[in-house]
Amino acid sequence: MSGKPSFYVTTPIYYVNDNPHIGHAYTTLACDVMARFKRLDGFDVMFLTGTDEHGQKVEKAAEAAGVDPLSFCDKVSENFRILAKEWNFSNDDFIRTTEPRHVDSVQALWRKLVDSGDIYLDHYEGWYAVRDEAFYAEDELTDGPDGQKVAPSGAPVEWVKEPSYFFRLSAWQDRLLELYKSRPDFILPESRRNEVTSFVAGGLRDLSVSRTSFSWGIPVPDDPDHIMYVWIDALTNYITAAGYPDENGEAFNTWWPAIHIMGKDILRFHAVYWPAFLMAAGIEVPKRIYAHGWWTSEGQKISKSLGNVIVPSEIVARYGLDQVRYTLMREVNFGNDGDFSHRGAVQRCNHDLANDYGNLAQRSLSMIAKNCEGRVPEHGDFTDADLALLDKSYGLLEVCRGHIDVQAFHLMLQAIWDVIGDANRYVDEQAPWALKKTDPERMATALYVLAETIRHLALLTQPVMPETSGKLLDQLSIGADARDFAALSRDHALVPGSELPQPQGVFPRYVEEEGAA
Ligand code: ME8
Repeated sequence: MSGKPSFYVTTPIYYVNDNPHIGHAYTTLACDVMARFKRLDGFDVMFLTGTDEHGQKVEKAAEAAGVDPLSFCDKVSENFRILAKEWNFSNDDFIRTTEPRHVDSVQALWRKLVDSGDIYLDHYEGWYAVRDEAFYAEDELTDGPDGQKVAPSGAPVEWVKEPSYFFRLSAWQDRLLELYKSRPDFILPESRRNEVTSFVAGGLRDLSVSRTSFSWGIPVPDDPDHIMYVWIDALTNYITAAGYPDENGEAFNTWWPAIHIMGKDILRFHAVYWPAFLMAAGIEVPKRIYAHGWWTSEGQKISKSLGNVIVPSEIVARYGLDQVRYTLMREVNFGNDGDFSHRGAVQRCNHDLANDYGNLAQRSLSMIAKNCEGRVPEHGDFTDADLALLDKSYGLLEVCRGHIDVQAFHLMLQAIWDVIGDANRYVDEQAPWALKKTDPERMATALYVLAETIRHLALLTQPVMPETSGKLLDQLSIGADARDFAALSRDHALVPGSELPQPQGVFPRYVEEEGAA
């Protein structure tokens, strides 16, 4: 092993009955930012994403498409791989629940739960929603428009009676409450933690964990009439990719436990069922369950029927990849719901990126190119103003670390933009263009301070905007070996006299098309 600390982060595995949209891209982006930050900060990282391919919904979607379920999954799963490429996601693995490694892993976990007495055979009657792959209690249902009963999600339910295996969830109530209490940051944000705690405190019923009514799923060991409930199958992907069932293997010891990031829609599965399955199987629970909020589009719920689905490749083509990555991470406080609007995106592209960050870099580097022979300027003694800006830059990593460790991506970016704001004010106050004639040495010092500040900014924006930050680092002649966060200190400061290439703007302004809104 490398001797570095390890870090494991996961996205949900996405259903293959839908094409990727902005919601999927968002969750994976958040994980990508975490993964890139941790790699740059000296960790060995595993970043996992993938697709959830079993269940009745997929069986029905494949049937409707007139193909066998696996060919259907092959095709849609590929769209999520394409998304990862288009969005520059740095996932280390892509898991599909139809892979043999996963079938082995889920069956091993099932056997463990049978051996521990946490899975037993009985039969089930109840209201079942195919769309949600979940059972509902009578008092949770309402009457739908056509008189049919519907679940709280709006999905139609049908009465189902079949033999079923059960997971003894009721037995885990106290230990779950104890877990939430003893580890206050196990579920974040805090409002979600309170929600889950009151749900569990309200009492837990045993969970039906097998089906006999369809066949597209992982068979129950020694009872192949039963197919495993999709959520046991799906959640287990997180340990499969870490090498389970080889629990004593090097991979499992290195990676598990993970940080799981997902939307608030599937928090209950991750924060209640999953830790209960793991505790029952004697496996360590995850490090953190973080549930983020929901995106709407121009103020409206995103839905196929409204025709307002935001296609990831389309917004990238329109605004640029790093611009979209930045907008999504900055526009909404991570954890809250948010709205994606054209106006908001243009504002981020033109104000934050082109004006604030882009102009700072462009005007500083152009002055250096013109007035310092295209080399890192020689600096004299630093003034208080110089030191104030440099010290803030040197302190920025620690501030960012604090935010990233609680998934506060928006606060990390705010802290970086705070320094960008200071640096822009510094340029105006120092007015290096005026110093050229009156005090060229002082001009060189101010430009040095700016270049060194930009070096810090470009290193720290890499997780969110890898490509454009890389271009800025190229313009400062920073080699590949000096781009991780170990270089964020005085010891690695720019060396005066080093040659710099001709600067180029990296954040173009978004110009409204003729006739567009
Ligand atoms: O639930 N805003 O898969 P899924 C923000 N297979 N995020 C959104 C979103 C929106 N409007 N719409 C979707 C499943 N998401 C299961 C998961 S995990 C063991 C099994 C994101 O394809 C968000 O992360 O329905 C949400 O949790 C996920 O997509 C649901 O993806």
